[in-house]
Amino acid sequence: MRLHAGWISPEDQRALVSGLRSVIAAAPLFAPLTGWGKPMSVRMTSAGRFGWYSDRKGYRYIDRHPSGSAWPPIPDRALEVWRALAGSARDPECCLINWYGPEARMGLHQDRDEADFTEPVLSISLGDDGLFRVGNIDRGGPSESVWLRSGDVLVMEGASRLLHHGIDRIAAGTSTLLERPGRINLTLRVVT
Ligand code: MD3
Ligand code: FE
Repeated sequence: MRLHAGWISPEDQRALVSGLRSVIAAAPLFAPLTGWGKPMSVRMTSAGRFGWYSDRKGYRYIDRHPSGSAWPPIPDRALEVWRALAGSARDPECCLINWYGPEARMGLHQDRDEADFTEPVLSISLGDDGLFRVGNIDRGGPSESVWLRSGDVLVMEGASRLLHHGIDRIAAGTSTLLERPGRINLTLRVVT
């Protein structure tokens, strides 16, 4: 995987956040349910042709927000980052927006709900620092951690595309980008 630390300027980070405010106004954040029926601590919504969704029936992409409206378009600023760094001929079909409050975390998992693992996943971090952990393709074994900071872009491609990964914790108050403590992560994906 490639980490482009501080790749997005503070000015562009603010522009991204303002684009996200419109997305969230049209497609409000919600807490997806895990397979156990327990709400996740990370709140989510999506932009693009597909949005990621989860309930007791499992993880999947759906073409409408749970309210029934179409997902809003992916903000131009996010598309520009993808076109500059993803090295893919295709444009992303989903921009998943994860919002972490100070207590939120995301357990180790793989991203495997997409049809084509030869397409990269690109992640943009905004707001407070998040402790990112990456492990192996199979469950278990050693892992490595790195803090993801506001403006960092991480590109997962090739062999790294199916590694287990998660967010262990947020360091609240490490960034002044957002009005409240917390972290936003955008992941751009080709779904089909
Ligand atoms: C490594 N998000 O939305 S982004 C997710 O910070 C997700 O919100 C985390 O994991 C977050 O699925 C981590 C970095 C990331 C995203 C996708 C990956 C790392 C990845 C896919 C494969 C390997
Ligand atoms: Fe993931």
